[in-house]
Amino acid sequence: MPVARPESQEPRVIAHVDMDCFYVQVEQRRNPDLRGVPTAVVQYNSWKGGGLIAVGYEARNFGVKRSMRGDEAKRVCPDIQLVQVPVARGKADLNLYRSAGSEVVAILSTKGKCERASIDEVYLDLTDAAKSMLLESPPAMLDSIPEEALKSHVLGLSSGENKGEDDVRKWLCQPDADYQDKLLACGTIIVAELRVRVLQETKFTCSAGIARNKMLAKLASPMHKPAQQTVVPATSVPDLLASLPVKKMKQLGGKLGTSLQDDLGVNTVGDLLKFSEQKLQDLYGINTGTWLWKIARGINGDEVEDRLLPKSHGCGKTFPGPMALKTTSSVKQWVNQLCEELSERIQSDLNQNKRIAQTLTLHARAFKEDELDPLKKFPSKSCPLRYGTSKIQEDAMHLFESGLSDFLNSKNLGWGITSLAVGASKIVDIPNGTTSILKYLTEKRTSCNPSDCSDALPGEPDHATSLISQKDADTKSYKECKVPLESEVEENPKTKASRESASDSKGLFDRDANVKGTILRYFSGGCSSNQRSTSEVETNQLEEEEEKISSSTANITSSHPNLNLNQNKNALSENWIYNIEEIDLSVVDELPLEIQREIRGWIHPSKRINTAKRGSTVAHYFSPARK
Ligand code: TTP
Ligand code: CA
Ligand code: CA
Repeated sequence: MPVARPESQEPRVIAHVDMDCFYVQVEQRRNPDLRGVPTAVVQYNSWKGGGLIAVGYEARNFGVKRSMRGDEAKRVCPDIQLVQVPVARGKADLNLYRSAGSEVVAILSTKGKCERASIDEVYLDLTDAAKSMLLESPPAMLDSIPEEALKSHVLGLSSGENKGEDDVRKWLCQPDADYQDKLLACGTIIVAELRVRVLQETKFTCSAGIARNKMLAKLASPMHKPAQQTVVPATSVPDLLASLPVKKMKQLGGKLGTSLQDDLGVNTVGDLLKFSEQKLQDLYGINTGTWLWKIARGINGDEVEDRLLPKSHGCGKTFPGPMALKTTSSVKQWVNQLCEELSERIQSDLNQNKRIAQTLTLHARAFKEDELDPLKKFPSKSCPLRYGTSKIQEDAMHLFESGLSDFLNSKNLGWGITSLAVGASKIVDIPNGTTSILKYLTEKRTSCNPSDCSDALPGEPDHATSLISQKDADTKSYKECKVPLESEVEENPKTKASRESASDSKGLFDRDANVKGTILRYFSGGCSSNQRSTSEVETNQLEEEEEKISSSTANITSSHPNLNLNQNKNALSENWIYNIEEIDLSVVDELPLEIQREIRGWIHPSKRINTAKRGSTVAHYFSPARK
């Protein structure tokens, strides 16, 4: 459900940058013979020439669309070059595209806060850079305005269409503009320079939207593609929203947008202006009502997050038509493949970036022979993530079995799986220099049983091939602490010594108390059954968890008698207990802040310079298709 965040009164400069026909550009860089030639990237599955996942602009000029398959694209454009995505483990391997995206992020992030929003797009908060430029070298004072900036599309200028570079120059330099527009003018120049740098250094073109908030920047970036940028001055916002179909807004693409159209006759975002905030709240609830009221006015307070790395990892595969998986063993084979890739990726994230993923999620699409309930979706399921390929595989299969049981309503029906994806989310940093906590990351954990699975938050995967769930799956309990194994993490020899000496310093606490909660994600060794005693709060939580377990166990047992469902309530109770005597104080400072606070609570309960080369513009990069 969309929630409105308060928008700061301070003027801001936010850019949304999206790569043009990204996978195609990556392939064209790999094989320069493809430059200027109509090109598309196709799926691994070669049925009917393979599904198109990226279409170059030269091919778009011939009418080739992403919805086509290779054979159809060939009919429309006989000279089209179809490049197959790289393949590993029988499925698309997107690493090449991911790292190409990282090259771009490294450049874009040099001018301000940068949020990597998907494989080929970022948000930038350029407010500080724009303020500095306005103070030190405002557009009017520059010897010359970069050519790429003069090619910007400024919404609302000259009745919606730019008359030319002179108008843009005047807009960029206008002395009587308000402060927000002056900052936007600086942002326009900064983004133009960044885009030229991206082209020079990576050979990729991109397009951008520049506005006062994320929502407006995102709306503007695809308006003039490829290789162009669009600016949204405050005065142009009402016209922009008045003509924007509701379904074009990401959050209004689904049921909410349909309801606005069918129930209220609202066709464009601007049509929402007719309704008071109160009325929208009455109809759609307080949060969504206020959010709708605000977007009608172009108000959006979302901050650009400082995040260069992905929020989650995921990999998936589709099994269309006759390729649907119809047996548990065929599902298992694919789950294993997907988990192997996921495991490699989270392991390299841990090694390179010192980040731990905490939640494992399985998504699937399925059909069943049930005329009564043909629309029921396969529920996404999640559980705490245990590092190690075989553990991830084991847990993912349990998640699948749990999801299948729910999907079939415990009936013995025929079924088929048309897509499978596994994801790792809730990724947290291990603070820099930390290695000694790794001693706690031991194997002493129990596996995920079907009854431990939580329904994941609904979140459709982004793409058929790159199923990266942007919404974090919600793990409702931390009853199992699943973190990387010591043996799987490279440890710095210097810190090994201090780790070993730290592990000798047990018993630093003189109170014997049992603790629970987030720390369990980091510490597992203390889940000892001989120190069991639960507080009242724990007991209540346990009861809730136990209830969930027993009902869901019964449910799954009835439909899958051969599944391993022998977990018992005691196992859960054990996992919720940790003796603080076993925490080594020397490692506490190295833990993430939230965990440090939690432990301390237990121990002390009471208490711009104009540097871009001139004369190069990004749009020139697109030469006419060679025939
Ligand atoms: P997009 O940014 O949606 O598209 P694009 O970059 O190909 O083209 P545009 O110039 O219009 O932005 O997606 C980025 C990449 O993600 C795309 O090159 C291929 C991949 N992708 C898929 O694999 N499957 C999909 O369904 C979509 C939409 C994208
Ligand atoms: Ca793109
Ligand atoms: Ca994109």
